Amino acid sequence: MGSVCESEPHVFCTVVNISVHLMHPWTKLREFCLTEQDVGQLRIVLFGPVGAGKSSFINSVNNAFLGRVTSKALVASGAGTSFTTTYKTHKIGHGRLPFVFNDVMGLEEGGSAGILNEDLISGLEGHIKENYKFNPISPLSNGNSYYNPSPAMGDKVHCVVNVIPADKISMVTDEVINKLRSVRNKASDLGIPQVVVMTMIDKACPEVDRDLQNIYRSKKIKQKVSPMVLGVPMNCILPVKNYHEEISVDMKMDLLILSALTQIVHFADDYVASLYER
Ligand SMILES: Nc1nc2c(ncn2[C@@H]2O[C@H](COP(=O)(O)OP(=O)(O)OP(=O)(O)O)[C@@H](O)[C@H]2O)c(=O)[nH]1
Ligand SMILES: [Mg+2]
Repeated sequence: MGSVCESEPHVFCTVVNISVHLMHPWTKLREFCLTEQDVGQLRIVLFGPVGAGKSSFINSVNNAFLGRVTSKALVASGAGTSFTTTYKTHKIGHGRLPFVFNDVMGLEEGGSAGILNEDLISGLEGHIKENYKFNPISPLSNGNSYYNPSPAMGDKVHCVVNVIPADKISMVTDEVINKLRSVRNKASDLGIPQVVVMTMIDKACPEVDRDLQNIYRSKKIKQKVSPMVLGVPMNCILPVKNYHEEISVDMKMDLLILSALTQIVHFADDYVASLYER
């Protein structure tokens, strides 16, 4: 126990305690109003390696809001090639909330596998239409019926979420890291805020698996996060355990999921407000 947990809580405390303090973060999010109504909705896109838990995160957010287990975004039963291959917008809480998620194909290694950089960038700029099936060999281009040449503000991405599995951080290949970097660079050029949602924390540390509150103290998690040079500050690395085998909702899981979501939604809203200020 002593070797696994530190006596002093580390940085995640800051984020999680805020939610504990609010008691019901979903109450706050349910009442959330866009600073700029004209945008219609905030669009959040999830990128990350195959099997990182992108689709599961969308389902987890939905579960936390609806108070029951749902399966909006289809989840893979095992790792391999990307399970999600089409560009899909997911509304949360039956569409009553002013933010949506886009689930994209996973970042895979190999020239002819996974989503292409060009498509990642088109996605950020809002050029990809709903239900586009990614082609790992050729990017979507202007003229294709799934290419939106003039995206509205609500079609563009307002927050980039890099989904990284805590248990496999060291196994994420350079090729995948480079793909993530190029998305990050493009997002930075556009001023789009970025966070890392760190999934699979239950698999990365047995003490966290035993009790999610140990996320505050887990040395194993801290060690995994520290060398992770993903270019986002520590307070933008948001740990979650996604719903994956549970049959009912769990308050501790919801707190982490909704704490992450609160950060994401506020970053996205601030970004949109800054665009309208210009
Ligand atoms: N233990 C655990 N399993 C998880 C977690 N998140 C996701 N999983 C499982 O990991 C597997 C992959 O999850 P997905 O959500 O399909 O991953 P993805 O990133 O959408 O994968 P692709 O669409 O193939 O790129 C599934 O079997 C999930 O049930 C987590 O936090 N903890
Ligand atoms: Mg998926």
